Amino acid sequence: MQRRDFLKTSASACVALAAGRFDAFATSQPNIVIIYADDLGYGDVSCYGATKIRTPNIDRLASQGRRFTNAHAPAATCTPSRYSLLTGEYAWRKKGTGVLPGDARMIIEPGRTTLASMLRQAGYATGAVGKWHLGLGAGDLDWNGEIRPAPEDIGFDDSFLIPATGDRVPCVFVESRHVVGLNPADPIQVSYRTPVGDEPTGREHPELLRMRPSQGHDQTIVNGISRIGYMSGGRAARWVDEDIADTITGKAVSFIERNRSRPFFLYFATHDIHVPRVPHPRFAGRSGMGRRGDAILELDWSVGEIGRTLDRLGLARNTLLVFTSDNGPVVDDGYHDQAGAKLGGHTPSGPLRGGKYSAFDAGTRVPFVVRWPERVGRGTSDALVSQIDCLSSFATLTGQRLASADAPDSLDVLPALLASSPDGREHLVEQAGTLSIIVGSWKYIEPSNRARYDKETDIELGNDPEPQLYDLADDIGEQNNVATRYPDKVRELAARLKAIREQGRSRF
Ligand code: NG6
Ligand code: CA
Repeated sequence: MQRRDFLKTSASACVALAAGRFDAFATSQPNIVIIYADDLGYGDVSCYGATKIRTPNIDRLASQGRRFTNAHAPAATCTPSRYSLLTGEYAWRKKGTGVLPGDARMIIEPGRTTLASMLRQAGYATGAVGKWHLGLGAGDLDWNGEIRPAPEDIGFDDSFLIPATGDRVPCVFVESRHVVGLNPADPIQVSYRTPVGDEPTGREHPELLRMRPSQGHDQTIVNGISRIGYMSGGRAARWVDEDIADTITGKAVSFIERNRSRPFFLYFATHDIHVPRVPHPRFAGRSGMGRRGDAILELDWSVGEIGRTLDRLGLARNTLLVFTSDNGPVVDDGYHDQAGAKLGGHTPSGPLRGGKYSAFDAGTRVPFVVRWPERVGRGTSDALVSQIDCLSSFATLTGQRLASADAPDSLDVLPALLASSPDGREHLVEQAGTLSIIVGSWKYIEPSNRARYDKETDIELGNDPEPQLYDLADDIGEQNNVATRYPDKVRELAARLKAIREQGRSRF
């Protein structure tokens, strides 16, 4: 250890001592891998109770580590969850952090402390692989040149990205500031306002489609699937949907191999199981549950590849691996892929109410497994934790001090993550169309005049013009609104939410 690192480490150990919780892991530098699945529900994997589908690789992590039953994504959609995971700030505090189009500018400001920059500071090699959906460039991006800002400007040494989502153009990968495989003679143009180029759209040429949209998704056709947004050019650079999982999993594996001899942080954000669901032929038809189930099998394979790589390189014992999802499940998210017809009794939300987009708990309560054989015992935990807490918790773990302006909503829940402390957070704000707050086992959903139900996705959105209060300890499915029975509780939780909003931070 260098002298500077030693001093830093000792200082943080003293802080921990002063806080009365000195523990051996306050100064560790395990490798850290976050596998961030997309739209995977609380009930979608067998270690969380699914019986119609088997996810042996995810289950293996759970059996070797700790499985959390009350862990949350910060929001019920992708962009705000990812923003919060990386910055430690509730996304609802900042305008422009909703689901982004594929040509959005990057919404995390270069220079601010992120999970990646903090770990880089701690001496880690840092890599982002997979779905990004946090914007790239500074607005009006020219996809044919060098892309700035990019993940490299917020703490990642390397990146290999799906710029937005699989259903949004441009349908190309970006690696370390450049579109991969771009032929300069066939430049890319992207627009979310007006058609560009002369390629067919799904709206005008549905006969060219191999999977039809059920809602939206009717603009430029790429690989027989129409997307959100218009693109032209970049033909040689376009991804093949069937190969996305293989490509990004391969990139994640090679990041681990390249960095095997130093501490590394890998943020591996899978495309599975987001739409369009186009798994590789080796998974097609394998689940008996249609494309959505096949995509779950493909996801499980990707997780297995990461696990096997860590085993092969002898790194598994000293790698803290988190497996989780960016938001809850949706069955029909805009394409006719027979996901609903083929569910066959499978319940993506498990015992929870709602789904992706919903203020009910299925929107944000997600699978969350922490495996670190060297330090984390096996078992189940019902501590309340959020992905937003990774930044503070891993800062403590690696001996990094956060400035007070950093990560304003990220709490140190390390004792719950690593030791079997039942105490996670005392309170948590959940973001859907409206905000909710959980305090202990109580959950309060703010009154909202938004729609209660979305018929396109068949999801109960959890909105109600009246306040809602649920006792999750008794009523995990949020069936009994007890707001009129406990008016004091409603007032108390509403006041807590108001204070968290007005204070501009919840980490003190
Ligand atoms: C919605 C899309 C949906 C999905 C979602 C974002 C339509 C009709 N629906 O607007 O398909 O892309 O945005 O998903 O366009 S997320 O997981 O990235 O948040
Ligand atoms: Ca998502």
